[in-house]
Amino acid sequence: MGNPAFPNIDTIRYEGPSGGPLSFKHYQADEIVAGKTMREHLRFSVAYWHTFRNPLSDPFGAGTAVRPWDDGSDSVENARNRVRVAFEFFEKLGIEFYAFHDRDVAPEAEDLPRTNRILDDVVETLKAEQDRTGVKLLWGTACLFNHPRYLHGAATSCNADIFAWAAAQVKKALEVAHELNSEGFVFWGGREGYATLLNTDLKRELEHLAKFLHLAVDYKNKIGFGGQFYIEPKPKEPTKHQYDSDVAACLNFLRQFDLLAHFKINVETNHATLAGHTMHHEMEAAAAAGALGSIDANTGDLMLGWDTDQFPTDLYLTTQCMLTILDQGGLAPGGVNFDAKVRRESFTPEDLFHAHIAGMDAFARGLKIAAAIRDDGQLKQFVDRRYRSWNQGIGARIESGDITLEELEAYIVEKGQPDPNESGRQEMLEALINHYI
Ligand code: XLS
Ligand code: NI
Ligand code: NI
Repeated sequence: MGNPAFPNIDTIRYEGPSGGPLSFKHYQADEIVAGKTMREHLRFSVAYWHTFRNPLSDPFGAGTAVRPWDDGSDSVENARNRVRVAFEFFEKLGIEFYAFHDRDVAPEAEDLPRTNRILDDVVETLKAEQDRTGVKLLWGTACLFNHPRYLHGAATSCNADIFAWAAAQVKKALEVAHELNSEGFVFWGGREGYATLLNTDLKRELEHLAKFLHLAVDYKNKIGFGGQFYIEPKPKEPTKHQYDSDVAACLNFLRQFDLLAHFKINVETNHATLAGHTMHHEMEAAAAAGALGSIDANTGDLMLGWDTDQFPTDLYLTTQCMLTILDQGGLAPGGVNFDAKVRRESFTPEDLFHAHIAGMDAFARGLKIAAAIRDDGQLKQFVDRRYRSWNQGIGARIESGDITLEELEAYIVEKGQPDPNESGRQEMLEALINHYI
């Protein structure tokens, strides 16, 4: 173990609301909330790409990130050293999971066999660090969007050789995930979409994507990898239209191609808002189908139309996330992955700590607020009462399917005008949530 990368930063501890800036004000890993420890509820994860590979460049300017441990080279030594730094970071924050793309952790060489050998070298270090610290891989994934070969997409490329390369890359990434005992594996559709329909056979591309995912499921079973598969919706960026545009589109795709039994959804906040939905909507849509698997916890800027991947600090957002998560009894084997990057102006190593602390505290508060709302019970009582006509009589018959249109007609002719509807009380309920926040 070399010199610490963050020599001036101690392990971050809970110090309560009046603690210093490098402490948790709300996140206390072992505190019990709603019957479980905060660590069990939240399962925080660091995104390797944003935290250790993002130079903080933007379309108008070079990277600004100061990362003294990184020599900027593509050497294996640098990649392995970065792993040690990453685990020092996870340990100091008390974060128990991380996530990466194959190309985040190890550089690509001239051909696939050499690339895979380099990856193996780095995986050896990842494994040793996982064993040393107990930190686990929440999910792995294959980067099928960065290299120029993927300019027309990967699984949905017009060129079958590119599909083959991507498949080989996923094969290796699955082996690595298995080797590292990963809790899961994500497929985000990178460049699986189109820039113009004029050159695109949409039907064929969708079929290829399904074929690709089936091949991955087969290989997962073949090697005995037990991690959960996820698909991560995003409507645009980099393409004009991504096939995995939102939760509903993903669920439809998975159902159409007989994949729903093998996948859950990894919902990302900034992707939800780019799709014109709230995170809460997307999480509820996935949960309603029994398919809410994990979340990429970030936030966008509603004034900006792109994926800004900011750290989540809005308590309404984290409260809504935690209400849905508590309702479904937890996220495991998924977790709360900070797919988020510090702002270009927040370029120091210390900012990486402030950002994660801010996100963790915001989720800790969201958890406590959501637990209090559920304990109090008023919200649930209101909703239950709102649907009470379905619990017996005609409502129960409709729900059970034991009724015809003729019977419904006869029922309502006899009954006459229904009772006036009741108020939805939106403002009262919004005030109720405010009361807990
Ligand atoms: C990009 C996605 C990506 C996935 C993993 O917008 O969020 O980071 O989470 O490939
Ligand atoms: Ni993501
Ligand atoms: Ni994203």
